[in-house]
Amino acid sequence: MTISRRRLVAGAAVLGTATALPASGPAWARPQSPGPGAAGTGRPGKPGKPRKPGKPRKKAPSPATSATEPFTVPLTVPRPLRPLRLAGHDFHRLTTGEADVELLPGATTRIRAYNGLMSPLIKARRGRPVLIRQVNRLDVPFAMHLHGGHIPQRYDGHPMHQAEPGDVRYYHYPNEQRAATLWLHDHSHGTGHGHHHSDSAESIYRGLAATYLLTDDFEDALPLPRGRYDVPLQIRDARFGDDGTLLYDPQGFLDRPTFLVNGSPRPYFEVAARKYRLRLMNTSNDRFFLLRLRDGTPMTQIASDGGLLPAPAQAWAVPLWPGERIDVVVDFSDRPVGSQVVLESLASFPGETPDVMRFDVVREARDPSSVPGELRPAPDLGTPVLEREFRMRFDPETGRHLINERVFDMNRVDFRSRLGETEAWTVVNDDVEMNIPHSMHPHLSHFRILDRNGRPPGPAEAGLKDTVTVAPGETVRFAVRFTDYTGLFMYHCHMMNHVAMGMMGQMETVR
Ligand SMILES: [Cu+2]
Repeated sequence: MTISRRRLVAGAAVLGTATALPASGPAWARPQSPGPGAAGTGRPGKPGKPRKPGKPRKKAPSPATSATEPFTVPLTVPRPLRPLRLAGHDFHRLTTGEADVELLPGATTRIRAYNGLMSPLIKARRGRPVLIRQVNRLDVPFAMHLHGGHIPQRYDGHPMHQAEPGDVRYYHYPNEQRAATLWLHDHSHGTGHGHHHSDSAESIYRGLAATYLLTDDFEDALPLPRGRYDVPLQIRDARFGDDGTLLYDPQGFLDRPTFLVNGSPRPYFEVAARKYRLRLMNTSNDRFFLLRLRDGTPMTQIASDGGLLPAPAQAWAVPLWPGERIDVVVDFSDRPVGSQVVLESLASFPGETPDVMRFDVVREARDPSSVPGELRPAPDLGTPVLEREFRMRFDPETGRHLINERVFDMNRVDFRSRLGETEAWTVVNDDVEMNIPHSMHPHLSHFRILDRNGRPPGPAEAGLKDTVTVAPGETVRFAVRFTDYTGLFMYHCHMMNHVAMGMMGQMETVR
């Protein structure tokens, strides 16, 4: 009836992250055995009446309850922002500012938004640069970082380049990298006082997260699901007040019980009985999701942070940590019209509703798509010529999160890297006693995992990554080669509450 821990760990082992799920420890990492309301395996969704488009929903419940009542709101699938096409570039205007939007039915929520939108979508094409004119109408500083982007330092969203309230900044993204699901988020770093205090954790929490979907010819030549069957899903947690206010408490990251998908609380999504490509993104500050389809429908993972995997990987459950992206193909073709499939997180805390969203199969469809047995070979990053070690730990004395015993200092360069040289980074999580997960996200270049606790990565971690999570006591090694752009770049844990408490450093890339 319930999925056993052994089976869960075995499932994760296929993904090469078995030890990211400690057998004991705090709830953040402990797979919850499905409780009441969380059916175990083998219960297909009740065939219900397909929802007719245009049919009004039942009367909206009060916002306070709707925040926790799943499947009453349709998924918002963002339409791509329309660029101006200029001399070989796509030109976008992005205004960051506060906006009042309806996330919970019948309630207004003030968010920090790009162009007034929650989870907007920018589509970009390899070989065609994107130019963005960004106006900051917030009353806090803002620095835009393209997570996973290979871009010059001055456009990387370094805190020294942050736009103060009222400022205009231009960002130029070359798009000379492989197709991948990237995302745009705030990277400002707090000055620490009063009115202008800002940090990226809060701005991301309040809504400054956009999907940046980069495509290319290589990927287009594959028969994968595309167009309306290729859907970005920004998944995150949040906490709402009774009046719909988005409540932010930096230390309250264990108490954010509402899951949002593209801004919709636990939505339903009407699908055809065919294959879909789902681009799963974890845009939470600190929440870990272990995603699976409740009825046991397998997911085929085809991509990770840096784009397509060398080969697809079958998964019953997909671990997704903050900042990470995993693209899966899900096939609804053997589901009868009228059936429903729930996506849930097995890592929910006791007492939480594990439901993330529901797929409602509402029609038949022709499906010319398929998943080839080989996708895209990972690039050869060369043989490492030097080693670096990063030890991550929380210091209970100071309440700071440390990398190699230091907190972030914008006036300190932690090390220099030579462009073109392959490095091996060893990331060690020393928080065994405190039992806190950490991750590593270097800017500028993607990396390839060499080993996790001495063992080579499984198929799900065999492609390019830009963020890797290291469980307490774990050691992960990866090869990385910084190329093309000199200057100061950040590297940091992607648990945003840790970043706010110092878990970041900066490197300088040199020729
Ligand atoms: Cu951390």
